[in-house]
Amino acid sequence: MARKKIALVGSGNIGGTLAHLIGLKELGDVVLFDIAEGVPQGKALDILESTPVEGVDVRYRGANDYAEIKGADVVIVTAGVPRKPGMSRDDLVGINLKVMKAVGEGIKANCPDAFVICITNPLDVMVWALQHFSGVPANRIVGMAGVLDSARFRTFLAEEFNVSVEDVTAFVLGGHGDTMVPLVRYSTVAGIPLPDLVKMGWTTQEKLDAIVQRTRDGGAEIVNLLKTGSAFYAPAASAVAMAESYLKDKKRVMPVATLVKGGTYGQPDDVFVGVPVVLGEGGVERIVEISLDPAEQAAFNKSADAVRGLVKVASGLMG
Ligand code: A3D
Repeated sequence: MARKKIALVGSGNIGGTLAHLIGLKELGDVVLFDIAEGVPQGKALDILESTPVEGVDVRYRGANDYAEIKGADVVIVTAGVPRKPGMSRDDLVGINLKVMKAVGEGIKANCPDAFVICITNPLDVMVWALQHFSGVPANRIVGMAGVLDSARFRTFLAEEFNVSVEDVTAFVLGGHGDTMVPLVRYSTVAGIPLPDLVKMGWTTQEKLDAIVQRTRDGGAEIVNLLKTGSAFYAPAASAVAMAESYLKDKKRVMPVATLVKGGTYGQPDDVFVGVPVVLGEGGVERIVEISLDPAEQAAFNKSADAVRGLVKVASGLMG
């Protein structure tokens, strides 16, 4: 069986980390693409030279020409600009929209059948734009945010309870931004929902509320520490888990930004936003529609409306 081809559009902090992780897991051969000359080539060669040490057989190539992503099975997009301290993700709309146009056209011309994972911010509106420009069907284009936001929530919960991260599950829904919706009721330690753990005295409601807020601010916490860019290790790991579920048809249930059709999740019309889905060889094989209580539904609607507002801004910029 031929090896899979994975194209990484954007070879910055996340792109380089993706390339490294994909090699360690031997998920396929990697093409690193970027507009910066030398950067994708340099990272490709550096990581390639680590493969004998790691004992993995993966080919790496760096490119500045979209022809090199031809026939890719998976494309992971990080091209664009990350935020700096004091910037919100939404401040990036104008500049990253232009990038999505170029990337979408590159995908359309070279690998229209690929499974596409977008990471560029502001996430949900960039997935919408990338789908518009690439023409990739909605079941084969997703945004990575929920897996990362849930991983942050799981990290903080495992720390609070002093238990293994493996035994903490968590769901974060909605757009990737200040309005994201960490779902406390559906988050558990070994199957025990968080509200029960409060009753059991494992934590207090105040501490849980503080963890939810820290999750919402998780991206900004890293930006403020790094000062020169945003998080990249955990975002890359999250996208690799999504790519792996698709490539190996694992059918994992993961929160991703996907096209939620009007009528689903109480939405009046179509919107790209984070909900749990089954990810397998068919891409998004099913949207898992969990029931929300009135407060959760209101928070989800607010988050989806924030995405709609940004889509309107982006549509205006597209003329
Ligand atoms: P960075 O290290 O700056 O890498 C971005 C790369 O994109 C650079 O190498 C640029 O040269 C390249 N680039 C710029 N324009 C183009 C273009 N037109 N075509 C191809 N390449 C281009 O950033 P990063 O890797 O840290 O972050 C990448 C993106 O991910 C940013 O938009 C971040 O905001 C976003 N991000 C999202 C999350 C989510 O959870 C959704 C988390 C962290 C970062």
